[in-house]
Formats: sequence, C-alpha cells, structure tokens
Amino acid sequence: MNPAIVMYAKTTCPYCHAAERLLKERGVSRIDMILIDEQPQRRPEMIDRSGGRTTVPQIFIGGRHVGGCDDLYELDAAGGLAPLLAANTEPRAEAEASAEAEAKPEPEARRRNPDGR
Ligand SMILES: N[C@@H](CCC(=O)N[C@@H](CS)C(=O)NCC(=O)O)C(=O)O
Repeated sequence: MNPAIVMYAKTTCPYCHAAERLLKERGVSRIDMILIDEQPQRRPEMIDRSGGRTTVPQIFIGGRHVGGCDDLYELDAAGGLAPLLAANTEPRAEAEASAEAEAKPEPEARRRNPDGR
C-alpha cells in the first residue's frame, strides 16, 4: 500500500526540513521520505512524477503532486493543506494529542531546592 504522504528529499536540504516541519505542525505523524542523495537511482522517478521538477523537496499527498516547499506553504496559507491532509491521512489519536498538550508539572518534592541543597 502506498503511504499517504511521500516526500522526495535530500538529507541536508533546508527546504525539505521546513516542509517536514510544517507537515508535522499540521498533525502529520508519518512521511515516507525518499532521500535521493542516498538513493540517487530514484531521482528520475521523482522528476517523472513531478512533471520535470528537479529540485527537492517534491511532495505528494494522497498521490497528488503538491510541489516543493514554497508550494506547500502557499497551499497552507490559502487554506488548502488541512483539508487535503484530512482526506488523506489518519488523524492522530485524541488521547495522544491531549496528553502532549497537558504535560504534567513536576511534583513539588522533585523540584530543585532553591538553596541548592
Ligand atoms: N523553491 C524550491 C526550492 C528548493 C531548492 O532550491 N532545493 C535545493 C536543495 S535545498 C535543490 O533541490 N537544489 C538542486 C539540487 O540539490 O539538485 C522549493 O520551495 O522547494
């Protein structure tokens, strides 16, 4: 089965990291990363699937070519990313999301003594 989100990327590419960060901020927990610096044999496949684009990242959501990092941010700003993700990815479990939001404060007894003792 094809994963819902595929990103052709390079390990050291800042645009790829920015795109990954935005997707994670929007609740994506799984991205199938194809690192073309480690697997250069997959670069022609990326170019073919993205209609001739040669830069990374190239992002696909649910099989649809979204484009590069700028395209992803533009789609998000236009309000188009959330519905596309909702239609193509499993939302994170409610429990997982609320557990993150309510990080428990450290118990009083375990806090460092302000005198350093
Ligand atoms: N505007 C593009 C810029 C992407 C870009 O310039 N990526 C660089 C890597 S950080 C690239 O692919 N350079 C050519 C190459 O590495 O072959 C985007 O938003 O995705």
